[in-house]
Amino acid sequence: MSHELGRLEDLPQDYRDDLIKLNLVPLWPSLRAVLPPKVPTRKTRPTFWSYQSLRPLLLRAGELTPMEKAERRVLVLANPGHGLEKMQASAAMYLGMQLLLPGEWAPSHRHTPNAVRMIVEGEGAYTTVDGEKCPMHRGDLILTPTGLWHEHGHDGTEPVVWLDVLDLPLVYYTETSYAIEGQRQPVKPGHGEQAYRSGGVMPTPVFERSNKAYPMLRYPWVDARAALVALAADRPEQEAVQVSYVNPETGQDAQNILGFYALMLRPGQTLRLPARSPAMVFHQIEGRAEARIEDSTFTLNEADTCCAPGYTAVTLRNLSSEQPAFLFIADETPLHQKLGVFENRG
Ligand code: GTQ
Repeated sequence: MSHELGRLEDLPQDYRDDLIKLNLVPLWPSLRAVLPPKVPTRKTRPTFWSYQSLRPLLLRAGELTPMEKAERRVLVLANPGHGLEKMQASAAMYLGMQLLLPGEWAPSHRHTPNAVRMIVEGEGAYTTVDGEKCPMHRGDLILTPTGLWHEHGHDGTEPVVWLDVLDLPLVYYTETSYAIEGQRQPVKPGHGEQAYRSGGVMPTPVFERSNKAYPMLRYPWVDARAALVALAADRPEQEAVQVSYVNPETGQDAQNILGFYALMLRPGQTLRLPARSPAMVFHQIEGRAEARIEDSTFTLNEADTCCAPGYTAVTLRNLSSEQPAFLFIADETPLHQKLGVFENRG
């Protein structure tokens, strides 16, 4: 039973003053706030970011702020429920749209938060991660896991934009967030996405499996898309056509804290995703979809992004009856599983 508990005001002022002097706090006036009944309090609000609306402002940042003054030229997609200044999309997720102009270079650094990039537009840019030069094409997912050197360069002729997804809010909250600046990285030969090109076979030179923590850094969209299309054709009875981005050596999530997925909605399809504890981010790679999250209904055109709080069912609908729609999803599942708080409430 959730009966009324004593309030702070019920306590005599001299007693409250004595507590404060000794850095003590009575629990009971705040007990329900920190342990609310049945459903957690979530600051994360359903929030939508239109690419068409933010794009001119991001390009303007390219005129206003040179690379030397930015290091990373990013507009952060901030959830107003957390307060914009907190720069978080959810409790654990940070989102940013990053712009790199032709000829620019974002200098090498490494940091404790894990990052991924989902490429949104433009050709000719690359990111070098741990010495591996990863070309950026629309829809590609590129990992920059914790502690690995990374820098971004651009040999093309048009602006390049990508979506950054980091676990920065969580790492910052745990007082473990820091970065180290470095030198331009020498590029080493070999690409993880070539070594792990085919599912079910692994590179095993002289019978040895890779001992790298992150053997695959770039997940080309052509391959993820082809996997979804093949899955949809092979399993017409299966409702959700979804793949997870995994570490090909372990089969576990590609990174430790956030989970990454690609989803295909068949033409005209409506798909209900269950209410699970992790917050989710949806980014439209191809086609148009509608996302219903609590009382909000968002229309996702190409390159639009939205987020949903945890413990909330989300209904996605493909707005085309002729073409499939493709979405990139990021969520907090690996974190919740590791913490032992993961729930699927259906
Ligand atoms: O590209 O390394 O959006 O360090 C935030 C922090 C991007 C990056 C962000 C970063 C980066």
